[in-house]
Amino acid sequence: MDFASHEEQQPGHEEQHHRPLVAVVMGSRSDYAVMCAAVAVLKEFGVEFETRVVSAHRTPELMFDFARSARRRGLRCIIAGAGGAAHLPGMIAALTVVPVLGVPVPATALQGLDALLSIVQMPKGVPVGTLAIGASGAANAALLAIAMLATTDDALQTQLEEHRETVRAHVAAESLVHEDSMLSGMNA
Ligand code: RP5
Repeated sequence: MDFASHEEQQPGHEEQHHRPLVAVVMGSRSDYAVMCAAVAVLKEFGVEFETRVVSAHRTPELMFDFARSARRRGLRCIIAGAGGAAHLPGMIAALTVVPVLGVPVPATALQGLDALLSIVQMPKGVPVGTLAIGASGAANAALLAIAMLATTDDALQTQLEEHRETVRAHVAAESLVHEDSMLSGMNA
């Protein structure tokens, strides 16, 4: 089954009218609690994206169709989150040259360390860019995907620079607050 035609069969697809540049995929719906951090960042920047549950071991044919059709459908980056043995990012990377960013999801008793080691230890030749475990990694994966898109999009580049400035100003303001509260604590 072709992934693109499968997608077109989904209710509501006709109303979407967009061509996603980034895909956020995950091995299970349960991963969304972490992967929604990537979705939030993509929404904040107004980047067209799609989200999919695609499992390497439970829906291998769907994963194959998704990865094989990624380039043709115009995807420029794939963010793949998975927990446990976490072979989804590496398997997708094996099937497409679209860059894959892997997010280790803490889903087992090993709290994401299993997924981290699985995703980061891709043998030479088929790379997966690996982010931190959990929501920080998911958010950073989105920022990295946006940085990739921004290499050919000046407006996005400006948005990224403004975002960095917001982060910098926020931390700088916090450090002043801490200094004030430390000083008032000393004077009390
Ligand atoms: C992995 O197994 C998924 O990526 C998920 O992190 C983990 C658990 O999946 P569920 O049992 O919650 O569906 O394949």
